[in-house]
Amino acid sequence: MMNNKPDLASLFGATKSDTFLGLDPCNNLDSIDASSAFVGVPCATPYRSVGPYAKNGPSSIRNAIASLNANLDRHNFDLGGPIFPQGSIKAVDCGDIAWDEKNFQENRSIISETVKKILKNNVIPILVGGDDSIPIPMLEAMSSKGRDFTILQIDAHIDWREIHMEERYGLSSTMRRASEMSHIKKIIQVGARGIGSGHPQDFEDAKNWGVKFYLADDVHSNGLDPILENIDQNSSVIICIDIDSMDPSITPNTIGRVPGGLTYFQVLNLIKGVAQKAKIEAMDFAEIMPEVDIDGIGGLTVSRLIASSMGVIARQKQRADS
Ligand SMILES: [Mn+2]
Repeated sequence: MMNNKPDLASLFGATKSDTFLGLDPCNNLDSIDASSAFVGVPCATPYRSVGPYAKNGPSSIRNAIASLNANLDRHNFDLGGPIFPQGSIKAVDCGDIAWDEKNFQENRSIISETVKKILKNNVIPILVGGDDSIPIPMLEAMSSKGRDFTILQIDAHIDWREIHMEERYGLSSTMRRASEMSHIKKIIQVGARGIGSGHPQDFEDAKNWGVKFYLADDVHSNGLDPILENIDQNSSVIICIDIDSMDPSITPNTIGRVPGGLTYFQVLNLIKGVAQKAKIEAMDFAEIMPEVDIDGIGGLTVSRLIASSMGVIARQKQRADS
């Protein structure tokens, strides 16, 4: 086997840790002192025919970045400083949410209750899945904030099926369910391309609801400015990232690969752009399936993107508190 690689973790001085980036664990959801909270969500509402195929997503992301666990103080060139700059508040890792292979309603209520508790502490939840059904209960929980939200969905697929395989809360219906929530006032969807589960009528329904679409091809041709112009100043934004939005060459660790995807910097600069003119109130990263990753490339991309997002949110909080 040509698998004997030098151990980069020991090269960087990493110590063993069970948390993302070696961050402090959060053991009490009622009292969290953090800017954001990593929450592993292995499963919500999988289709019965395929089951919870992304259940190992959260642990794979913790492992993927473990080599940097001793490097939190280093300069991150994607952020212009350490992930958590001096005077900012770090993120925590809340571990994985308990789940059941059969009781999907229970899965959804545990996710929703967990998100509500995190929000009560004024901490930004970052859910790491799990398949793309995990945002539905998160989006429902956002109503506890008592204000209106914009969703920025970044995904190769539009997820507007009314029902699929007799399931209304599955990963092909996430944005349709979001559109039915009274606190969701605006939906912007970025990255659609190729062939997915959506039918022409689903796309029509989404446009009739008022969704603004920026297809992957639009992003490659026109850049990010047209999207960010559509984010209202000082609005409250939930960012829902299906990792298949990115190109399969950088995120092969997903079941719904489609050619022509977004780059790491296109997604990161969208996240930064939102934080600059509005407020990120919650995020999720879904469809992470380490079993189909190629030499850890997908884990690398997604874990670094989550780490950078934590840095963006820490800076957002620092600005708001000063
Ligand atoms: Mn999706």
